[in-house]
Formats: sequence, C-alpha cells, structure tokens
Amino acid sequence: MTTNSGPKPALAALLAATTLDSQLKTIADKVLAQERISQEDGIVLFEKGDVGLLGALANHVRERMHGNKTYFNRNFHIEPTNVCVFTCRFCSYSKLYKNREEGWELSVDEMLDIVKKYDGQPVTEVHIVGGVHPKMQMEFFMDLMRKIKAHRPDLHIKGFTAVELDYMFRKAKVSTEEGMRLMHEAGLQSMPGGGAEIFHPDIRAQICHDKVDGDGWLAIHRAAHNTGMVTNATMLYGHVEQYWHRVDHMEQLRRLQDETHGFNTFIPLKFRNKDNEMANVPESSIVEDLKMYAIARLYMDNFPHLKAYWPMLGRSTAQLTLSFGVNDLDGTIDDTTKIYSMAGAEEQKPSMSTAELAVLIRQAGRSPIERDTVYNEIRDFSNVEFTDDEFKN
Ligand code: V47
Ligand code: SF4
Repeated sequence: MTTNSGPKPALAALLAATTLDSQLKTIADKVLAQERISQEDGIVLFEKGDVGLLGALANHVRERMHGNKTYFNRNFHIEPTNVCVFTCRFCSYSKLYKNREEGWELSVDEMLDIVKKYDGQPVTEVHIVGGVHPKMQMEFFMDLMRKIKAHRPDLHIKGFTAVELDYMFRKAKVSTEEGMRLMHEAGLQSMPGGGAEIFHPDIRAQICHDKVDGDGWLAIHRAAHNTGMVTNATMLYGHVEQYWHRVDHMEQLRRLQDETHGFNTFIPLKFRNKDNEMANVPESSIVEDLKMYAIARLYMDNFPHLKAYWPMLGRSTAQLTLSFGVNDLDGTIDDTTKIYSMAGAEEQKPSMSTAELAVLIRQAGRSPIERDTVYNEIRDFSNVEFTDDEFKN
C-alpha cells in the first residue's frame, strides 16, 4: 500500500470550485480524511456526482491503496455445463434441463483434458463456473477437484458460485458449513463472486426469482470465509434496479467484510441485453459505468481490490476504468468462457496473451503486475520487453 500524499492538483481544483455542491464537498472531505461514507452519501454520489469528480476521487483512493499497480493473473475457465435448473431473466447462456440437447455437459475426463491442455504453461488458476445441472452433484465436483489436484497440485481451484453451491449442498442434504468444509478438503481454495446480482428481494423477484436469495448468498460466503477461503463479490447493475438498491447491495457486502475480512475483490458487472428475456431493458452508458466503478471504490472501503472484467467491457473501456478506481483486470483467460459473449459482451473471443494484457495496462499509464489468486505478486511487467511471438495467443 502507498501512503496518502494529498489530492493531485486536478482534484484539489475540483474541490475548491465555489460551484461544488455542499453535500458532495462534505463527502469528498470524508474520502480525503479516510472516513467511511454512509448509505445516504452513496446515493448522493450516484444522483449528484459528475463523472469527473467521482473519477478524481476514486483515483485518489486507488493510488492511496495501490499506487500505479494493476493486477492480472494467468487463468483459464472450465464451464462444466450450461444446463441450468434456474430461470434468471438476464441469462443468455443457460438451457433448461428439458432442452439440454441444445447445451453442453462435460464429463470429469473431458474437464481433465482441458486442464491437461495447460500442462507446462505458467497458468496459476482454473476458474470453474457454469449452470446448475440437476445431475451434476457435489460428489461429481469433489471427484473433479481431487483429480485436478492429483494432476497439478499447484493449480489454484477457484470455483462455483454461491448459487451452484447452495443447490449442491441442498441436494446432498448437508449444512452450508459442512458442505463448504467437504468442498475445501476436496480441493476448492476460493470462490468467484457470481450469483449476487442485486440482493434486494424486490429486484430478485423481477430478475432471478428462483435461485438462492441475498441472505443465502451472504451465508455461503460467510461459511467459505470461516473455512479459511477467500472469495469475491459481484453486483449486476444497470437493469431494473434503482441507485439505492446498488447502495443497499454494497452495504450488505461491506458489513460482511467487516465481520470476516474474507473478500478479496469487488466486481461490478454491467448488464448486457443480447439474447435474453430482458432484451427490452436498455444497457447503461459508458459514463454510467465509469461512475459505477468510481462509487464502488469510494464505498467499498474495506475491499482491497476492485476488478473490471475486461471480456465484458471491452479493452478500451477496461483501460479507462483504471482511472476510475479499478486496480485489477482479472486474467489473461483464453476463449473458453461463453457466459458473456452470449450476452452481447464486447469481446466475442475473450483471449489475451500476457504481453497484450501487460501492454494494455502500460498504455493506460499503470504498472502491470502478475498476481496469483490471493494477490501474491508474481512478476512486475512494467519494463519487460516482449517479442512479436509473445503477442500471439
Ligand atoms: O452472476 C450473467 C453475470 C455472473 C449476464 O469472481 C451477466 O473473479 C451481464 O460472477 N449481463 C457470473 N452479466 C460470472 C461472475 C464472474 C466473472 C468473472 C470473474 C469473477 C470472479 C466472477 O455473470 C452472474 C451474473 O451476474 N451475468 N448474465 C448478462 N446478461
Ligand atoms: Fe443459471 Fe446462472 Fe444463468 Fe441463472 S445466471 S440461469 S443460475 S446459469
């Protein structure tokens, strides 16, 4: 962490402007004094904050916490299935069980073959996430994880959203704590942040009425933290929710983090409207997206990291977010993830080599740092020179 050196001239000028709204000035003073902002403050930021001021404030906090460092990791995805028992209206990816011949279902061996494709490559993480298939139960995934670990013990397994785990534990008739312990013993080391959407029941009733509710999502992450695992948290924004629902969502995460300190990263996910039941809902603008990242950085004061998921946003917007509070761009990934391309994401073939990702970060004036899943620094790519071959993926 770097130390606070006071606001940069541009931020100081914005704060000194006589036209600055008095509520915004009070909130900005709190941020500079490293005081926590309230839920009411969060709503004021959404309603009154302009993108310039929010960006300058969030950048101040980002640089106070991380300087120029921008993290990425080398990972790949396994999506076991897109068959799903649930019916989230924003989902462009899943197929109901009755239509399962239109989707895919991978066997343990097929998934192990994906892992083996990376033999000898310097990936550090496999991210396993998919639909909730009624026949793929806890034993199936424990078997998968044991086999991955037997093949490659150093590969970190980040897997399963709270939605998938909630279903698995209920089917296996184990408590959340017991289920989490068993999954951890089988090889699960951390959890991604998916399935959170917006916690408020009025919004869940409209967009994802049949999967685990907000309290259930939080209980699963609490149990993971108590088992010694770290997890991430997401928020699907820019659809039918109001600003106060976003603040309420962030508040619940901030409270759990005060209790457990088990969250690594907060990831705002922009709703995309292609080929889903919410195609009539317009997508948020880039300005709205940048404001969302900035407010997340200001509000989530106990979350060490703020991630922009570049396959969803596209490369240029991802670069911009690095000046709006973001200090992590997820991974090099390869093109095995389909969740976003099917929802209309910018990147239809999300794959970037380490060289491409490092240069993208350097072009934004930041220092690319390769990390492992739990943010141990592996290598600083600030001054590394790449060959033409290294830009290929
Ligand atoms: O919960 C689904 C989102 C999430 C759409 O923790 C959509 O490192 C936008 O959480 N428009 C799952 N978003 C993926 C996820 C994730 C991704 C990358 C990294 C990490 C991490 C977590 O994807 C779902 C949902 O919120 N999603 N459909 C859509 N149409
Ligand atoms: Fe299933 Fe996840 Fe799609 Fe919801 S978002 S329908 S839980 S795959």
